[in-house]
Amino acid sequence: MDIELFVNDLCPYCQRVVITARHLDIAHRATPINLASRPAWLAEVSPQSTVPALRADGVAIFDSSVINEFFNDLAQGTMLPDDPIAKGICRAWINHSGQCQTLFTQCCLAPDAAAFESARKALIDALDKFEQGPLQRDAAGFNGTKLSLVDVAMAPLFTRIAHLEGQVTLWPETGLERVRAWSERVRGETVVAESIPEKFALMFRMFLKNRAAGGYVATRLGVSAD
Ligand SMILES: N[C@@H](CCC(=O)N[C@@H](CS)C(=O)NCC(=O)O)C(=O)O
Repeated sequence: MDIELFVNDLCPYCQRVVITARHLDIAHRATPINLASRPAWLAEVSPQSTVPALRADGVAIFDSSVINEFFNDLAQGTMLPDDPIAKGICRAWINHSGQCQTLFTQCCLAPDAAAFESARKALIDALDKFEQGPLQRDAAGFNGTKLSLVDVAMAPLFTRIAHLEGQVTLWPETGLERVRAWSERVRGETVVAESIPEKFALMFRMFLKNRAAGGYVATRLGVSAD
């Protein structure tokens, strides 16, 4: 099958599909998309012109969760359980991971300390749903120690929280112990570590400069508008 994957290096949703493609050894061509000037034809592949998206033998498929399941199906992978209930639980928490990622972005875009604290609290509350929910059942995370699509869905967020650590702390002083241990385990996966682009730090600073200069996180990182 000929797969052309449309991705952007800084996009957390793209990082998800990059991890899965590598983990399952899915042969593909990656075409970089500049989100600042997205090509008009991208709307033919993805109705909202978002990435990640792909063409498989000319057929368009979009959205990171769908693409990850598509890759898992193609490779007859085990990144989701077979049991319909267990699979449904994973899909539900993958959906929740999207909300966590959105709240992280709100932290980054917060114009001042008060807005940052409010977004940070919302993120901690959202992560605590994992702590009080599925991680109570299985401290190792989802699917035991095997890398699952829930782990992959959270990997970009865990990567970004770790990236900011030292300058901006998102973890609470106490609590979220299981989530933090899960983050360590996910970030310890070679395929996750290898999915972080070489220039991530620089690109992240550019993102802050373009979208959030003068904001709380940009200021903490010493990123200014000029
Ligand atoms: N739910 C989508 C979200 C994808 C998404 O929002 N991608 C961003 C880049 S990180 C994008 O393409 N943004 C362009 C835009 O919204 O205009 C997914 O999981 O693939």
